[in-house]
Amino acid sequence: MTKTSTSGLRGEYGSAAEDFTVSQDWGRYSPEAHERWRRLYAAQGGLARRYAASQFVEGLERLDCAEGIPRFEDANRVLGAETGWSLVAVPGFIPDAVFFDHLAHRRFPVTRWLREEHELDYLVEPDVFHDFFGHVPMLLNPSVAHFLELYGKAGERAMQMGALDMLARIYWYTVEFGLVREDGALKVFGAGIVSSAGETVYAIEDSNVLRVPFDPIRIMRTAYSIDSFQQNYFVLESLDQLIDGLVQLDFGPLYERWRDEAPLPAGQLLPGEQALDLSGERRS
Ligand code: HBI
Ligand code: FE
Repeated sequence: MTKTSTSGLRGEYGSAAEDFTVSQDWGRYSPEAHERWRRLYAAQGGLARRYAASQFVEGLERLDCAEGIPRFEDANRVLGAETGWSLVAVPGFIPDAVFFDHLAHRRFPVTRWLREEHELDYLVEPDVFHDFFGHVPMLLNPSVAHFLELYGKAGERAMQMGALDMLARIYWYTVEFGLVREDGALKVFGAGIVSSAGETVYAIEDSNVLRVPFDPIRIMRTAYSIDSFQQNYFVLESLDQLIDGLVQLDFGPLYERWRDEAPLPAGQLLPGEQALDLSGERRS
């Protein structure tokens, strides 16, 4: 075995199928990689119990993956029985159209390699910890499972209409960086937050960052940062709002109306908009 195989064949696209899937090759993870996963899990799992939505915490427990990098086939038994989703292993970031097609068919692409020791806290691309720990627990929730399928199905039209940025912002501000109110408290459920120690605490406790109620049209018009903590978060009243708020939208006219305008800068309150306080209540 070569040195590069220890964390699971990072970025090796050569062996990928046409749909960019590969085999997980679970046996190729080194003991060090499993140990690194255990440490990441211990740190983020602890934070999640305090800061994450109950649906995330419950989903995570059902996946039973504290002890090492999980086998995707084990998770697929749980997912298949619950929401009909399955995981497919991929070498890393894949083309938009391919990503959408997997989601439209309830297949979630999970990157197979694990971040190295020097990048434990911060990574610009998805790895197996982000994709599995961050995303898979929420795939056990029926609302999120349905929402992700609809997102996949919406991809083609958004691309044809030159409005992919608008659609992608919905994913970004919910699936990746969404907050939800639960029993009068703010909780995180976005994978980009729950897989980051710093941002989990920041998203919930920082009193300066902007939090506003979930609003899909506002979201489609709002820029985001890919290389720093978010400057604003959108807060759902419940995960059902993902579906309720989106199925009634007619995306075509919205794309036409907004796609050629510059996005709203992140972190700015619009006229007439009210920020939420640290318990998710409207500030008076
Ligand atoms: N590929 N592996 C992977 N993971 C993603 O989150 C991902 C991707 N390809 C495209 C993509 N995301 C986004 O640009 C789309 O949601 C628009
Ligand atoms: Fe992600």
